[in-house]
Amino acid sequence: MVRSTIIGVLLLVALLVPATFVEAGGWASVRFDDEPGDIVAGEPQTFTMTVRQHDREAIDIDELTIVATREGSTEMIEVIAEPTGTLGNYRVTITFPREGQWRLVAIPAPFPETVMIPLSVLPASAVVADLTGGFSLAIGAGACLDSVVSMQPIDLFDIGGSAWGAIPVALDSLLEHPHALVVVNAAGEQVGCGNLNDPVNAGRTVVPIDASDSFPGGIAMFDATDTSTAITWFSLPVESPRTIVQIDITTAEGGSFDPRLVTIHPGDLVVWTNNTFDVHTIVSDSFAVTGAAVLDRGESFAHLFTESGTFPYVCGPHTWMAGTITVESQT
Ligand SMILES: [Cu+2]
Repeated sequence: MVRSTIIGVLLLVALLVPATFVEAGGWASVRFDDEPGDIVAGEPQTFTMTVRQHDREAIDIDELTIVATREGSTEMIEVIAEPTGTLGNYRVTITFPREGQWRLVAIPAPFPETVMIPLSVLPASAVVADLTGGFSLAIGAGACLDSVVSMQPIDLFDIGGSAWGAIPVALDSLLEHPHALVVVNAAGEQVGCGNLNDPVNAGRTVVPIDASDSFPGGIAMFDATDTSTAITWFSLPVESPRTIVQIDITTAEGGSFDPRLVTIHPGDLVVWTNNTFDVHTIVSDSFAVTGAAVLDRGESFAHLFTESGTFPYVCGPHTWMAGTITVESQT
């Protein structure tokens, strides 16, 4: 008799508790607003989703965390979603580093975690598995001659003449504390290192990595985007450049190189960047964007000048776009 009274009181309490009192053991569903489309590894993907208490009423919660785990691995991504301003609605941007089946768990605090639909991530179209001879890049905290830890690998994509990748960390925060770009060989050994301490010029910093017995050398450009850092890698079999000269491809006069005339010295690096919505190339007798490759918006091409001389060049599709690099020996 006593027991049934207690149960009766508990039932009464349960009925009186308002629906928002979640500590009593409520639950909430988290569902994507739209069916996720094709998801490609290495490309940031934004999703919106709605939290519903008992899968019915949309509800704002304390914090929504999404945890993605790749099946058959221990690879895990954890991202906190941001409210969109609509009741119960949240937005999250995830870059899946690898193809495969990713399990998603949402933690709509203070509600318990809930399993979302798994996502199939497609392989990146043109991953450069190695730079040259099995080398790969990683970014880590620390300085080269000291020690570099917490390394994050950088997946690179072939963009013709150079390779491109991105990491979900703002350039400003990379420069706030010492960070280094590390080259790792196929055996996992560190064979090259460059500190990210160059001055930032128009949202870009350049990190050369010297050639050595175990690595042919190269140069990385770090470009700031909103919340991430884009990395363009040029394999250049040389020592560090003395000076880096940047040439912008602009829309002025129907397309032009700015500056058009550049005078440098042997050992200087020239980097062209396409800042237009057209595609352009760079063609001369002694250097060119390789193969059929073109520079899309935001892409760069670099060439290191080692010998003196006069090097006129044009843009292939727009032959009125012309420039000249003059390399003068230093006396
Ligand atoms: Cu052009």
